[in-house]
Amino acid sequence: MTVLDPGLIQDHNHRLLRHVASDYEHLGEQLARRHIDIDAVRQKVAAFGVAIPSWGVGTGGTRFARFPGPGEPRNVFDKLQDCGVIWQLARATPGVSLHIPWDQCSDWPALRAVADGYGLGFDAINSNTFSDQPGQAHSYKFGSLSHTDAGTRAQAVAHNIECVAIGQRIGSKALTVWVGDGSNFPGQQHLRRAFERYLDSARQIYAALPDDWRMFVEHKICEPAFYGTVIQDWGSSYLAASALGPKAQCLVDLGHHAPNVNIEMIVARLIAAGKLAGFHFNDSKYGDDDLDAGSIAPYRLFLVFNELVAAAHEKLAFEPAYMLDQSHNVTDPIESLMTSAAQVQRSYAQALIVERSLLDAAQQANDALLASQTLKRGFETDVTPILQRVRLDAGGAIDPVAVYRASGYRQRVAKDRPASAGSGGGIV
Ligand code: AFD
Ligand code: MN
Ligand code: MN
Repeated sequence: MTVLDPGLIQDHNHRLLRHVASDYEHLGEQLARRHIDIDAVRQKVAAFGVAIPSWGVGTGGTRFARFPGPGEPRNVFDKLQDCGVIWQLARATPGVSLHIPWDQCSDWPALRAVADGYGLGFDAINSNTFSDQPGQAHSYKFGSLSHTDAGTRAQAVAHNIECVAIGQRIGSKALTVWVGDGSNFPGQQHLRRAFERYLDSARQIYAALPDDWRMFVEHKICEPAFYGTVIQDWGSSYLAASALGPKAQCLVDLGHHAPNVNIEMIVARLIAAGKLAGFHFNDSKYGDDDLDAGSIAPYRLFLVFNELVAAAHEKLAFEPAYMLDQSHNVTDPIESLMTSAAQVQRSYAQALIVERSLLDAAQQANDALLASQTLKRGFETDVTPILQRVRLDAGGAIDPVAVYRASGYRQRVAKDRPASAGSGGGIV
């Protein structure tokens, strides 16, 4: 079942077919000179997928305001439909990652059936103990898994276990735990004890994980706790994941680090330690800006993928989960998510065409200039024809944004989906 008329895609593609064929052939010749088989690269890119966060299809906001767009999804079924559009056009996002309790549903098997219909599956499920829900017994104002009060911790643990139960019904295989816990003032919290309390709670969640599940520990340097978060950096998440056991790993959100931190170095270390859970892709200039992937620092995104491709090339065992985690304040979320998915694919393709043996030799010979040039050649190569072919071969759109705009989808759904409230911020 497709959301948009496949004929529309075909018509658009038809006009561009000749250009794509000749661009692909030309790139194939260039890569052959580097002893790289373009078809082999294309097949790897075609097998790559990045999940969409259910909250990403709604308009985001800042702490100051939210400016809702037309036709925003009203519920989880609408969100799935929007994800179906993204998947149909861009063919890079086969998974959806739910956030509980933002995504409410009285019939999870029905939701799974709808997803199946679109050809979508469910990726990691996310818990939410960073905001209070109506009627809950204990407030998370001063923390959740690390709260000083045992009853609040127990409530947060129970919520995470409930998320696992929901995830099992829809086919998820991982629980992502991000907490807003921390402090705003020096001295507010006993730093070691808060971490110990977090661990104690996390152990209870870990104990409830099914055998074939993983637990992703997501760190974040600050916000909403601006003096110190309990799981602040990859060191803290690594300590937690190590203490918990082999099913716990560290999730790297690209916006959750100190400024200028070398993220690809963190990725390399986590791969070596067998603790890389996966990624939340987004881009940022200052903090957890949640801008579109690769919109600010595409070279950094490429360098992350370079570590992944290098590790795969060296046959290291790891299986990262890939997800976008963005907030769309001034764009149509569907357009941003399609663009970001293609950007992530692009970084992967660029990393795949790095001449590994040349790079190895330059590194071994301490030839800094040749090593950096060799690496950068991958980034500087325009792999667009590979991405276009991947979409084309899978029945997607050569130019997804153009087809999306021509489809009138947003205007159509806006008729059934009344505008949501515009006041209030609350992006995390
Ligand atoms: C947070 C984290 C985390 C969380 C999300 C909610 O990135 O992934 O689920 O925002 O919007 O900053
Ligand atoms: Mn995230
Ligand atoms: Mn974030």
